[in-house]
Amino acid sequence: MSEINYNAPSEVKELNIINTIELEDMAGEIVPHGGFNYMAGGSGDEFTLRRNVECFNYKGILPRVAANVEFPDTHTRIFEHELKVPFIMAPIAAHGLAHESKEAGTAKGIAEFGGSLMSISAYSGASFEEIDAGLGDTPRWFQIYMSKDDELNKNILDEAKKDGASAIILTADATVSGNRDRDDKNQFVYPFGMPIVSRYLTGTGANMSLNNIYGQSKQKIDLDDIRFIKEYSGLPVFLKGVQTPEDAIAGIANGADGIWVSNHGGRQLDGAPGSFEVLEEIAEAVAGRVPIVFDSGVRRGEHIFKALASGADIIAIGRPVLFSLALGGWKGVKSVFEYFEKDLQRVMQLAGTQTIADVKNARLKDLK
Ligand code: PYR
Repeated sequence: MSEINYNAPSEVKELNIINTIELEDMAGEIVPHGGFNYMAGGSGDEFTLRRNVECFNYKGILPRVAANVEFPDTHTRIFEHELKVPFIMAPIAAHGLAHESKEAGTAKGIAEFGGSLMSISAYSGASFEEIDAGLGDTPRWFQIYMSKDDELNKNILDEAKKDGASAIILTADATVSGNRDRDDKNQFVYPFGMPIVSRYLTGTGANMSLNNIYGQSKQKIDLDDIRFIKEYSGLPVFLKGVQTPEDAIAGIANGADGIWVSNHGGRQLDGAPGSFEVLEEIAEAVAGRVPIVFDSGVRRGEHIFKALASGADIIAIGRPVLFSLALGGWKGVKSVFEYFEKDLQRVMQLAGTQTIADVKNARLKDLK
């Protein structure tokens, strides 16, 4: 089925971001209704969607005074990558819902910011070549949604590797879609195809619902898939969607090189705790054996700080980037990365932390 009419925003401009929470309503005014609700929505009552942001309020950052801090340094490292900031782009499908430049726009914004990293979703609406045009030599990780056919999985991994992916993210929490009430009401279908996975879909992805696409992807994911991907690709593999210490331990025992703590932005199992609420116990179980990437609910520098202080090594940001893409194309994406960098520096200064290592050692206080 060919692409259906979808009038994505096209403006390219810098954004003056006061906070990222209000970007959502601003994007809602210009993004077509179905696409906006798909991006912004969660599952069920959207309890988990809300909780992801709210739960950061149950831990306090302790202000530190006379701490001899100036110009906090946000540099960090993961695997072979030296990053200017401890945050990266989370894997998200179909950026073309937000902006006509699709993933290439996001990629260019990240590249122009410099010193971060892009996660490319297998459900991208752009091809690797199109994304490369924006991304240049910026590092990238590839998020795989597996086919039921391992030969096709090998094919996809070959392509991702050829494209320069330096790690593979195995999303294991999305074998069926959460009950996305907003999408059901809107009878949401993707308006354009997904070139990377179209090789295993009955169509291109255009005019198909998420559940149709998930149903054609591999649903029976198990821990052996970590080894399969790792051995075939030779790349480090993240197990994404981890919300319990048990799954983190099992993932590492089966070869995971990184644990990705996420509840898919509150889009899968509603009624689950906020992702930040489970981070600390997972970090204790991981005990520094592999890096932890954290996502779901990050909207402010304080959230990045708290996640780092609770055991995350890298923070992945999703919706704020997508809404900024909608509002300002690649320049909007650059603006939101700059916003988070500045906001984190401000929090680090007030918390008396000069480096990311200091942030990771900072003590948070439980709040009621
Ligand atoms: C989502 O809609 O949440 C996907 O990951 C595709």
